[in-house]
Order: sequence, then structure tokens, then C-alpha cells
Amino acid sequence: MLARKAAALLATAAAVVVSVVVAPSASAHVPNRCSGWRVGVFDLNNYAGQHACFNSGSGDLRQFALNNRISSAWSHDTVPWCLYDDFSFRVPFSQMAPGGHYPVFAAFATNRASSIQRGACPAGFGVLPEPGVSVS
Ligand SMILES: [Ca+2]
Repeated sequence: MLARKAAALLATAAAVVVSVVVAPSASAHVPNRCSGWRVGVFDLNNYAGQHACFNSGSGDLRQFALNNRISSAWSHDTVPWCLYDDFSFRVPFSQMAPGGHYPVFAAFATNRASSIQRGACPAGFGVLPEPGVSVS
């Protein structure tokens, strides 16, 4: 398990182009996992389970064992992030709002993302609704 996490961390470091790291916001209800990163994604609700941290995104979430497995996420970024159903940023289906917190993804978006990228989706794709639920 430790080796898997180490491998995931190495994959994260290798795959993510680190530019300016945005300091996390003061949102007290978001756990410290991925502190200092723009976006954290998780395979379980409430920011739990397998996770990955991004500053620009990934064209292949298999690298993080998270393909079709993201069910919660948060963003500390100031711009939207687009979620894609396919690899290599193909088939956008929704976007996370700047600073959005999603302890539970909407049903249509759960376990669907195969790639994720900083920046808005093409026009016509709505913002993922935030459930407004805080994690204590
Ligand atoms: Ca998919």
C-alpha cells in the first residue's frame, strides 16, 4: 500500500507540470490532503480514499488509478477545470467552478472522468453543481 502511494506520488510529480502553486484557501472544511495544490480529486465521497493532486491536470487518470473513479474533488483555483469522459481531454462533460467544493459529485459526473484539465470546457458545458455539504 505504501509502495502504491509512493508510486502515485511519483506519477503525480512526473505528470503534473508545476507552474505557480496556489496557496490553499482558508476553507476549513477541506482536509489537508493536496494542500498547496490547485485541485484535489478523490475516489470516495468527502475527499477520501485514493487521491491525486493537480496544478494543470492529467490527460490520463489511469496514471493515478483514478480512471472513472473520481467521486469527490475540490478546487482552490481561480479558474474553472474541465472534466472529460475520455482520455487526452476528449468528450468534455462538465466543469468544476473556481474554488468549487464537491464532497459528493452529482450522479451524472460520478466515476466518469478519464482526464481533467485546468481551464473552462468548450462553450455549452455547464458547471458541476455543488451540493453545498461541508465535511466536518
Ligand atoms: Ca470515462
